[in-house]
Amino acid sequence: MSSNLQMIQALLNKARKTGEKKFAVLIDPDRVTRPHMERLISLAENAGVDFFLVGGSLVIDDRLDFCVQTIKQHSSIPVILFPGSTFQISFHADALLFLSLISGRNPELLIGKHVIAAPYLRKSQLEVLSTGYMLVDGGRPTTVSYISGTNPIPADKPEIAMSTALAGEMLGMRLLYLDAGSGAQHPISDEMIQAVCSQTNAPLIVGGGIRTPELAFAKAKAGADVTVVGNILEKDPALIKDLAQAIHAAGKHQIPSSIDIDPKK
Ligand code: 1GP
Repeated sequence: MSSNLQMIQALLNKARKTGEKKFAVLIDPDRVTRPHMERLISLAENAGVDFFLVGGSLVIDDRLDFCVQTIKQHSSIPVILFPGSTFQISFHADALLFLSLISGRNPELLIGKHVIAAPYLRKSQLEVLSTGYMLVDGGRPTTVSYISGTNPIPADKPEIAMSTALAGEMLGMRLLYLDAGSGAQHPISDEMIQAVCSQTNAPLIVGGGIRTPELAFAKAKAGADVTVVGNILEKDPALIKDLAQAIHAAGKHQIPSSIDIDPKK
């Protein structure tokens, strides 16, 4: 559990200022077995992964605590909860993304669930990270768009994402998350990331449909302070190393030899 108050927020604020890029691996508790998790954790430790995000839009099995505790037993990488509902709180984690779905107009996900969770969180040691969460059309309906009953921001409207992010920041949200949804066909465009990043100061998390080191590099370079990858690692955990290298290199303005990118872009 986090001993230092607001430790992760401070780390992300610093990354935002210095241009250092962070890599978060998303684990959906419903979709991992113990052997798979242990392999992923060991690969993540070796690759220098910065955070684990744990959660899902619809977690059916009661495996959240098991998942968080397994990571804690085997690794010192901070664990941040990415809850799809008020059921997804584990006191064994370090922090929790306190997500307000600001791209949607569902009052329950803007403030309702938060009222229920707040007193419970107050009693925990979890670092609560106030996050303006924006769902963006990733080319096909995702679990999160269905479950939340909200329309995602159109993928080709960076100005809507920018205005939404700005409003979230003005309301006091200290992190912003642009998500195309897990398994999205198309990740968030570089243009949209740039638009949000150029007008806001809060650290920006970007995820959904990022499947290659090239894409991860491009998203980090466009302005993602934290790049999140989940789905593809369920099929190909060994990709962690190249993803970590690509994301971290974007912060150092280097192009890693393992990826094929036009340096003029
Ligand atoms: C989804 O941003 C995350 O909420 C990660 O998406 O599983 O498609 O990598 P993927």
